[in-house]
Amino acid sequence: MNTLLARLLAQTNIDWPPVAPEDGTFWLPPQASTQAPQTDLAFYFIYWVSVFFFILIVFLMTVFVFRYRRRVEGEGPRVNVTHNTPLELVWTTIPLILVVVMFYMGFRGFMDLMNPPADAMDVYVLGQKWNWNFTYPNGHQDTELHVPVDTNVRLILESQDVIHSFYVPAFRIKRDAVPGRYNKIWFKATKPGEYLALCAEYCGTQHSDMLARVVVHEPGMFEKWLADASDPFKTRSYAEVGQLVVTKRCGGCHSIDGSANVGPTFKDLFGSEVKHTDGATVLVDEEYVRKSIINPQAEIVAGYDPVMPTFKGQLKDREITAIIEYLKQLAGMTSTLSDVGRETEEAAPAADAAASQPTETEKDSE
Ligand code: HEC
Ligand SMILES: [Cu+2]
Repeated sequence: MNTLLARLLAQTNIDWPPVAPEDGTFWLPPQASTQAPQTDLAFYFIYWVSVFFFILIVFLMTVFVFRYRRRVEGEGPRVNVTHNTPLELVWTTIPLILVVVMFYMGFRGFMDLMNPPADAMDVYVLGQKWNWNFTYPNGHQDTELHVPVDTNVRLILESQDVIHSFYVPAFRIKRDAVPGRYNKIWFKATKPGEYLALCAEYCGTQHSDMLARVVVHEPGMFEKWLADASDPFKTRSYAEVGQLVVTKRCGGCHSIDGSANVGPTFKDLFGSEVKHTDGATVLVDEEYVRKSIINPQAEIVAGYDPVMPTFKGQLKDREITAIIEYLKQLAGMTSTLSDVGRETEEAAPAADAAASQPTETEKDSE
């Protein structure tokens, strides 16, 4: 219970973009994709038809209740009307036309969403309990969805465990991520800014935490972002990259200042000795940190719940090294690799290019 509360509080530290920023309407968030006007038209058409008939039916009902009420005790019906052909034709034909129009609007929008344009940029979306993982065309993986404005983007959705549903209200797109198959959906963002993606299929206790930031970049900025995100080592030392990764991936559960959280604090962790639930005492060294990240369920620290997800396949070997260097820094040690990243960039651009390639060897090593 305590850890759950701590986890919820930790979540509030993350500054998520709102689902419905102020420039939306009472019913709908702002329109930020080319599909949005079409979806909203269908919504408002159904909405106003419903409002019209609600008022009409309640009005007539009230009038009839008063007009045709029984006035004398024991009074029977005065005229017994069985049917009225013109009236029945009208109340059949008009609703029929209305629902056919609704079907057409929905079907057209559905067909449009199910058929991505051929020139779309592909992004793989992996749903798992309880986060989203995005893989970009150059092999870079990230927990945020970044896209250029005015560009067709095709999402290829898959799931590692149960059924999730990828939902971006501002783009009016939603599609299930199903284990064992690939689903597709596409969009073209029209407004640069930050939006929120949610999981829209109940998938377990932390379903409501399964959020992702969606960033739509101004023209030209996406390429810049991707280059920097793909190879953060280019402009940073190992410990700085470690700090970046820890802030993004681990900060919700591990503090860096000694304060309590879902998991043990990272302050002074490296080089210390920890007690496990099986009674063993273990020294926190490079290998231990690596094992904790790849296979967190193998050994559990005494006093904590086994809730840490594995980062196997999500963090590159180099990023794990960077985390280790950062943990050393947090324990007051000088990082042995503090300037290696920057030095290799200046000295050997060729080695750098090789490092930014999608990592075949890492995939093999799993
Ligand atoms: C969902 C919460 C959560 C996230 C996210 C998380 N951890 Fe953990 N972590 C825990 C918990 C809880 C423990 C203690 C139980 C255990 O040993 O599994 C733990 C234990 C650890 C340990 C062992 C600590 C010790 O005192 O022996 C290390 C190292 C660690 N995590 C590193 C990381 C790194 C690095 C990341 C980010 C890449 C991360 N964790 C992300 C919850 C989390
Ligand atoms: Cu989910």
